[in-house]
Amino acid sequence: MSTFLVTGGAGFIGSHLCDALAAAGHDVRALDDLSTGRFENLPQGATLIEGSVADPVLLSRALEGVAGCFHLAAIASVQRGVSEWFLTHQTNVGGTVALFAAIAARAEPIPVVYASSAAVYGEPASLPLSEDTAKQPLSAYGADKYASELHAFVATHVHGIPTVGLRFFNVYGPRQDPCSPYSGVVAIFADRLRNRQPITIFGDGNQTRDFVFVADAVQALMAAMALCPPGAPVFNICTGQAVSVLDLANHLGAIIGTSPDLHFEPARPGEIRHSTGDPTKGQRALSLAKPFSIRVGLARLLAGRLTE
Ligand code: NAD
Ligand code: UD2
Repeated sequence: MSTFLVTGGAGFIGSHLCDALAAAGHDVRALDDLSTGRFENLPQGATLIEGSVADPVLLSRALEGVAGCFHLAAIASVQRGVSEWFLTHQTNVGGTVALFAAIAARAEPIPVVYASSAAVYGEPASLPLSEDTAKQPLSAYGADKYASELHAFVATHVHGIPTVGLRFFNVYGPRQDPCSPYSGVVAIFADRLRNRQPITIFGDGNQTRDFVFVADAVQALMAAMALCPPGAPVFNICTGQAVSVLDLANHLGAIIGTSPDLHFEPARPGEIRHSTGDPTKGQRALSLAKPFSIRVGLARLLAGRLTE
């Protein structure tokens, strides 16, 4: 049994990771400022260190005695990166560098598995996106995630800190907050359709995303820490299947048993039109199981469960 630090551990993906770590018999320590995460998301027995990932004193305490760190703390919103450019940068890049610097200051390095995003690619010239595709982020959020990858490369090659980056595409599942205007589209649509409320489509609805069920994201995080391939690799975590926002609304409506009431607004600034990843490199390197299809994942989301 080891102790793992999960920054952002009270959040959507982080709390499911904490559940998996606890179920595997590990001690779980979350560092979270509860800005979007919630204490009640944490599993029984987990320790919460409440505060900012960019606080060196807090980090030094949080890192005491841990075998590895999962770095998920971030302001996970393209739109907040548009409206709060410097503030989101301070967390998303400042927090990442603060974490690496705190580990570099310790006697022994520990491995870091961190969350990047499909946002690093920007508007793709061709699909599906492989890890070698040019990174041309169109949002401050995507630029911050790419900067985090570059700092991870430095952490590994200059400071000997093993790192693995996971470029999550669009992750959805239970506990994803539906109530913020920055929430993920699956959470917003599922909540509003369940309550028979209209849904808003930004753009024409033909924009596509690669929607990943949260159980697949957690499997990848656990495998990346266990295997920790050398050389500061970064892997796409995706399904390889493109789903349009309109199709998403219709899939959800069919499962819930309602015909979506659609309202259309202009596309949002900084957003990309198409995003589908090639999952094969990560599946091979991390021995990942075949990801859930959108239909199975949505059914599990609506049933409020991760496993069978
Ligand atoms: P989330 O908002 O639920 O989780 C982020 C967590 O970080 C929250 O608990 C929040 O309170 C915490 N946090 C924010 N700023 C902090 C700070 N300064 N100090 C300490 N804690 C702080 O979002 P999520 O969807 O679970 O995202 C987790 C990670 O995965 C993020 O790095 C995000 O960029 C990344 N990611 C998410 C998706 C997705 O589709 N959900 C896709 C790609 C990447
Ligand atoms: C980006 C990243 C994703 C993740 C996320 C923040 C890409 C391709 N994906 O997600 O990896 O990092 O940021 O964690 O960059 N939409 C509507 N109506 C709504 C809400 C959303 O039409 O009510 C549309 C939105 O305009 C967009 C799509 O749904 O076209 C997905 O939006 P999102 O906010 O769920 O996620 P996205 O793609 O910005």
